[in-house]
Amino acid sequence: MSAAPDSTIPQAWDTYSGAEHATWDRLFARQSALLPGRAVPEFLAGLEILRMDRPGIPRFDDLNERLHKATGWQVVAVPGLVPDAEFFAHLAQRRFVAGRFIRTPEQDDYLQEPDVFHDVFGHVPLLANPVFAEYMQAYGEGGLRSVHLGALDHLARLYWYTVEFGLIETPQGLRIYGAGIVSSRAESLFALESPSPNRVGFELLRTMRTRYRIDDFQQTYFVIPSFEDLLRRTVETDFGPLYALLEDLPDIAPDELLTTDPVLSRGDQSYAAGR
Ligand code: HBI
Ligand code: FE
Repeated sequence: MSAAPDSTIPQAWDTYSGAEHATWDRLFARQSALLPGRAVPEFLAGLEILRMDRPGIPRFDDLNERLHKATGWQVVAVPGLVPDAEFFAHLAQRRFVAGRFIRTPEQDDYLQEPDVFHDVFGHVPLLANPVFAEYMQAYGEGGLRSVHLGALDHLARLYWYTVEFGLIETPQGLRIYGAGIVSSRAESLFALESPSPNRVGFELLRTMRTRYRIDDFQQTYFVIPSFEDLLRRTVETDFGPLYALLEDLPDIAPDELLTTDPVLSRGDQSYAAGR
């Protein structure tokens, strides 16, 4: 199937097989049993607002009716990873690009390319939240600027440590909100309960200095106090001077702690991570 100039393709929902729908249903049942008390309430509310508990891979058209009413966001299908500038341009216009394919049963817990379960179950529920919706749009706008400033690698870390692997402090305790966590059974448990990783209060510059691993659980998670706080810090910051500063600051390794870090829990690396 050939893609449009903006890389989007039709979802072609009618062409999913029974086995593919069954894979969605199995992953959905597993995560929705696990996430109450672990995922941030806004994520669980998003599942309800979007009625994602219906059986089968969601039809993007149905999802979009509800999502658009909530925050003006839309989900569009893509064949796989799209170029950075295109990805950001979509976000800046409140379009979230989602893989249309679904993982095979052998890939149940983790794969590196985003499939429809990661993208739609993991990312889309929070797009129904007005504050998070605003953060994602602002990220897209900032991403477009970062491409021109040659600062994409630093900004990508912000996405990684918030949108993909973020933790949040709530009155009920620590919760997960990152899409890479909520869409993975093993990392949902690891991120909250394992003594192995560091958990550190979120700070914009610190996060953008930290390298990340794409092939294992995270060794450091950054904890935000609220989505409002995350949005405020991001939109009130002029990233230009920050990027200039970052050029002169050394990167921080994924497992490294600084003496200045607001540490919530120090990782005990004697507990193996291991996927
Ligand atoms: N493409 N389909 C897709 N999904 C992504 O999450 C994605 C992408 N292209 C680029 C990209 N992400 C990165 O720029 C961000 O992770 C920062
Ligand atoms: Fe993702």
